[in-house]
Amino acid sequence: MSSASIRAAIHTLLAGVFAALLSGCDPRRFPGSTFAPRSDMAHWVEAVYFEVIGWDGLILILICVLVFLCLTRFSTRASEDQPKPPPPHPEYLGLEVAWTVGPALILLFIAVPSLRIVFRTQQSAPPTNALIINVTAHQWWWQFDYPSMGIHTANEVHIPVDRPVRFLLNSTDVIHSFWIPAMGGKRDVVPGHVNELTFTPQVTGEYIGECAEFCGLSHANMRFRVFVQSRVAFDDWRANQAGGPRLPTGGPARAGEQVYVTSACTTCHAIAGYSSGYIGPNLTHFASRTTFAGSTLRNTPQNLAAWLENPQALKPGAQMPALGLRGTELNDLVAYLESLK
Ligand code: HEC
Ligand SMILES: [Cu+2]
Repeated sequence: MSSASIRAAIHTLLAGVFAALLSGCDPRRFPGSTFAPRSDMAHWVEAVYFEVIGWDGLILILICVLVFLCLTRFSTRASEDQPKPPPPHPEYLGLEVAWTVGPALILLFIAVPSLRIVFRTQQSAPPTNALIINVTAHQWWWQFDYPSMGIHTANEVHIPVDRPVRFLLNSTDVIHSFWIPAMGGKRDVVPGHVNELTFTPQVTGEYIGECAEFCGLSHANMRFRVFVQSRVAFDDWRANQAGGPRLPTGGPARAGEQVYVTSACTTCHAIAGYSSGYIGPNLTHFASRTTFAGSTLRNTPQNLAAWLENPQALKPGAQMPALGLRGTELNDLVAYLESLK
């Protein structure tokens, strides 16, 4: 095989690997992709990404051409009868300055647009019409409180489209990181310190979020969902959430209400008017959520029953004890929780 055809084979192989890697960026198949920006912030980040990749690409091409020229034009076949090349002169001052200053300039070139975006996403004066949401990270779930609306929920956050949202991030235990790939982040969530993240969602839809900082056993099960809604849909959701829980009218849900108020659940969970625990998620409108347990389980009666029987079996390390509920008691409790729309 000639060296040219080896080279061609290597190029084809590299192109194939590159194409395969790029196909992993398809946002329709991979909702965790950042290549489908749906907020102003996500667009800025994507723009700077492509800008830097562009400059890097130019440098890569330049270097490849130079290496190619060196290999083809200046290489000598080692043979006995050829004179040895002279040793390189030790003091090419100009060259040394060039290869020190050159890369420094390149780094500066990349740093300027990157830093511009860093400062732009850390707005010191967020828009006055921003919706403020307090985010509290727990091992391993997310608490969302809307101070201006009296709304307390967990693992699923609803926000109106085209209105700036300002997340105030805090943690009760270790360092987590708040990340919605299609919107913005990652931003560290540090205990005893409030970090901020402000952006404006631009497209309605359901998006995934996740913890992006290893935080213990169930770090991978610490997800959340973001519902970007039209103004009307958001107002409906908000009106329902701000009200008290639905009262069970009878049947198993009514019996389940009694199980709830007489059990240990009340020490850790809040249901407005019933209990005010704050160790676990607020359950006032539990049934209005599509998922639970760090948004890893679909909210179905089967999943809920399995969860109440043995949380750790579904989520390793989950900080909710198995309370030994069985039979009718368990079914009634499930019926009650699933009535809390
Ligand atoms: C010692 C405190 C504690 C007790 C007692 C407790 N829980 Fe929990 N519960 C938690 C914690 C913490 C979580 C969050 C677990 C996670 O997602 O990692 C949780 C999660 C849940 C969830 C899922 C909520 C969501 O939106 O993700 C439900 C439902 C629930 N608990 C119901 C109950 C019921 C019903 C009882 C009583 C039988 C109960 N819990 C007793 C601490 C407790
Ligand atoms: Cu984590």
